[in-house]
Amino acid sequence: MTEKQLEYGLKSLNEEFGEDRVNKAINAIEKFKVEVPSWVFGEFGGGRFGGYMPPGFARDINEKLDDAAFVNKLTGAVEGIATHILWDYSLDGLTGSFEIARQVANEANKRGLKLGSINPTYFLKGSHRGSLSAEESNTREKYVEQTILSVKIAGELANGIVAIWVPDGSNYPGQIELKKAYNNTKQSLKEVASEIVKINKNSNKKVKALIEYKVFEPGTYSTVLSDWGSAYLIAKEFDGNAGVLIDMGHHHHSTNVEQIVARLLNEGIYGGFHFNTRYAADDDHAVEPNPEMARIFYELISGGGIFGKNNWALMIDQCSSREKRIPAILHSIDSLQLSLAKAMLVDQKLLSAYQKNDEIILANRVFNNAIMNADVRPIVAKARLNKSLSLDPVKEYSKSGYQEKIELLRAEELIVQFPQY
Ligand code: PSV
Ligand code: MN
Repeated sequence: MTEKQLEYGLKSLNEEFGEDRVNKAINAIEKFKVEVPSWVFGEFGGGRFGGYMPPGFARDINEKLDDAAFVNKLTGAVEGIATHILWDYSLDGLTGSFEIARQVANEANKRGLKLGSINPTYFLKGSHRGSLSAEESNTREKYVEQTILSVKIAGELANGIVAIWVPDGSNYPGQIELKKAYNNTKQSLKEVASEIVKINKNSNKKVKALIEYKVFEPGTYSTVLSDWGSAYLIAKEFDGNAGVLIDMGHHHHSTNVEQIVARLLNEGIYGGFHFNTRYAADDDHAVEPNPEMARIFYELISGGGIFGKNNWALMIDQCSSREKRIPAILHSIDSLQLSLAKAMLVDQKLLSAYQKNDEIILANRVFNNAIMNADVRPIVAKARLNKSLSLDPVKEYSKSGYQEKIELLRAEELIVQFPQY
């Protein structure tokens, strides 16, 4: 978008939606921040195509931090970097280390970044028969221990959020006892909950757990925490220190995800959202500016989950195997900003007047006029201009030379994790 197009576009948006609403939308884009995951930059999502990884992928946590810092430089929109215990704070992929986490937190700070949500890793070696739900108590204990370590890292070194996704489940009816798997998980997480209560008693920074659900994968018949109801039942065991984590890609097709957002906000249940796009199966794709995303933002805005007192933890959760990772995450941030701008343009007053009068089609049209029909690119561009950023971060990235640099530098043999520590 050229500056001339921007000017022209803003003029027409002002005429249609009013200067006040347009200015509020620009302001919202300037303020909007989202967490990015460390794993989007690194080695994950491969395993097929002969282990193909997009060129220039980060080989260790420091390179992931470099990439996240560059994304922040181009967008000014990175809230922090989410990390996974066994991917980012482990030498053997089996146990996490507080000491490594401390060093990573320092490295992050040096690059102008903060550590965001801390994710226990329950899906590596040793958890094929379940982690927190496992039949064997020593397996469960091992993962409880890892979760408590995550809680400590979250409280002392990061933003206080522990994001718990349990990959346990089954592929066949009869494979596991559904009630027992759930009860084991609940029992395991109760141990974590009492640890959080203890920690929060003695600290100003309150740790919160977010319980993430997923209807399928890796389990194809059942997952132990399959829906927001199950996640909420677990969260209730945390004495007010937990909420529900919604991941866009973790639902059956045509689930009304924005209604789940609305429901949780309405009930005052704390929440988080993992943004991505999903087609036939699984998540992990870059965010696109589709209407569903804009409707989710509408619910977040009108329910006070963003720019309010009880802001939700917002993160992009993506990592697909084919595309180059940095332009992919820049594309996601751009898509989120466009979706947010659309949601900001909805005329809420007119909408409720139409709703009151049962003007079904008029209500739908006024809603979609913003959510579907408005070209909000000038709003996002103006916000970038106000922050002295490039109007198009994806193009700016292509011109920057960063991709060429990392492709050259990182083409050498994979380095061992943390050789410098
Ligand atoms: C699981 O699919 C998930 O959405 C969880 O948030 C994990 O932490 C992340 O993806 C990476 O596996
Ligand atoms: Mn997720």
